[in-house]
Amino acid sequence: MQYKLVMGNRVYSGWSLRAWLVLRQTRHEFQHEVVPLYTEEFDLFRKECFPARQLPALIATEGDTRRIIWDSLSITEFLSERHPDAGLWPEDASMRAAARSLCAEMHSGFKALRAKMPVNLKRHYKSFSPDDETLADIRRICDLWKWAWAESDGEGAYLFGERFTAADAFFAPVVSRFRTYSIDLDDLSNAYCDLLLRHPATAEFIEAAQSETWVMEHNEFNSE
Ligand SMILES: N[C@@H](CCC(=O)N[C@@H](CS)C(=O)NCC(=O)O)C(=O)O
Repeated sequence: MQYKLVMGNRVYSGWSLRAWLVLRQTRHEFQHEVVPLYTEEFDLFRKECFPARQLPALIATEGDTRRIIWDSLSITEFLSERHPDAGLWPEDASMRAAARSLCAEMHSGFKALRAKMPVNLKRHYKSFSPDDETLADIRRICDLWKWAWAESDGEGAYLFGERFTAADAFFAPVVSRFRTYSIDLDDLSNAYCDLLLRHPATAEFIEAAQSETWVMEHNEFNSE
């Protein structure tokens, strides 16, 4: 099976970061390509990879069979089925259910945080003040992390123990937001953010983002 991961601009595409992290976790070799969002190349991607409409998308080729898997959650499930040894979900059934619940909430919720704190891997705003709704999202995320650590007896490590799982991949874009917008967190949450940002696959993604030159104005603030 050959994989090609098609990602949006890394600077802005937190969804692509998730897929990158889960794919790296499988340790399977893959090709990757960045298709800049809202450009002719992006339109072409949509035509060629229909029905995928957004990025990331995974193109999995095996012999004459070419599958297109889109949406970071379905990419995660596809890879988890194909690579059970990667441990993308925790082994324990209760922990697995918990990890899936966290991912599902992260996938579909936190609308204020997404709207007010867009992912931007090139910026570091020092004087951003979250509004009440965004603050409530931030608190909820830190509460979920604490709950996961308590459930898995792994305070301060990855969400479900010593091993990186899909749940960590799903929260990686949020962690990057916390750093971009200088969000004040408790010590444990800060340590978790450091851990995820130091993860080699995250660091590689962030470094690659630094050499991208596309600018998406609606994801940029003018203030510092
Ligand atoms: N739920 C999707 C969301 C993907 C998404 O929103 N991707 C953005 C780029 S970060 C996109 O393709 N935007 C273009 C559009 O919506 O037209 C996932 O998990 O992959």
